[in-house]
Amino acid sequence: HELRVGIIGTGVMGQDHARILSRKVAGARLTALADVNEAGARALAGELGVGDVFTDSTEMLDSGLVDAVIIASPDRLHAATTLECLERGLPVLCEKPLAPTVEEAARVAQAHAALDRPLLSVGFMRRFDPGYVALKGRIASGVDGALLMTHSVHRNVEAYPGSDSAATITNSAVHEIDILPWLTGERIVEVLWAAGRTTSLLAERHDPQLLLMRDAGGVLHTVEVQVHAQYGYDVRCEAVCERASVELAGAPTLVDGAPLVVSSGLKRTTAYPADWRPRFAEAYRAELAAWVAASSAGTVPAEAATVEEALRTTRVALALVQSMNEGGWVAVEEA
Ligand code: ISE
Repeated sequence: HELRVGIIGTGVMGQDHARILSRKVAGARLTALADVNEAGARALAGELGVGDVFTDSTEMLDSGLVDAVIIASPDRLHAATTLECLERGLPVLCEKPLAPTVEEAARVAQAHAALDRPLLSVGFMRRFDPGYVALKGRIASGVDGALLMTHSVHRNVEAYPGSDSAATITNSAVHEIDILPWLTGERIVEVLWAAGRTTSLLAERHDPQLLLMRDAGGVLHTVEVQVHAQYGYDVRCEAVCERASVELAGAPTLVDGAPLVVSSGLKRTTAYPADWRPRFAEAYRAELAAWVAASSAGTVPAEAATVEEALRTTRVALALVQSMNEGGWVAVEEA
């Protein structure tokens, strides 16, 4: 029997999940959409042949039309909606971050701990990206000796209107805060925030920012995040080991939609995607496939970020915001 899925939020990511779920994932049927923007939700429902549209997400949860839920609403609504799903015993894939504050993330973790089976996965999709999976395997194999340091770069074309310097951490850098401990198996224990000259293209925002994170194994991680880089969507990660450096092949070099490097007419051409959707398309597909299979089997995918991991990620993010505001290294609080 197919898993009936409802999506809350039909913005950029809600639409992306809806299309991937409808076209590329077996075992599930998209039966309902919810968004306060009814016109947007109806347009998507029309495109994908989804029967029911709600302007109130709680009504969708109570409609009996969905067995499982994807939350793709604005960050500040994630925790409250996740709690509503957990109260109703519905499996839920909540887009990252679980919450932009530690208090809300902790509330969700507490509610989840009281359940008799796991229901929540948090959508840190890089865990399903073939590049990160290969990098993790290579580090774990030990062929290159011990891991000493990592260097990440995370650049977006344009900042979201209305977002701020803290959002660079709680909305964007949370991906590195999630994936680096996943890569190494060690928790982040202290963090330091720094910034230098900032772009003249954004008002009142530090961009780029440099984040330093030290993990429990002593490995130092550097992360440069730039949300208004203009030239393309670019995500990189280099693992510096004792005997080798291993780099994630960066953005797919899309030339006319294909991952190519073309040398022609005295030029060498590659291209960057405009945002994360093409870069992480396979990760999103694999994430949804694993979530549908696990939800149908009454569990959560083994590789997906757990509520405890997502809570930890929010703690690290807020420690970085504290370092931004007060200066100096900040120890990450233990639970
Ligand atoms: C966005 O929400 C994402 O999750 C993207 O992966 C990230 O690159 C971007 O900075 C975020 O705003």
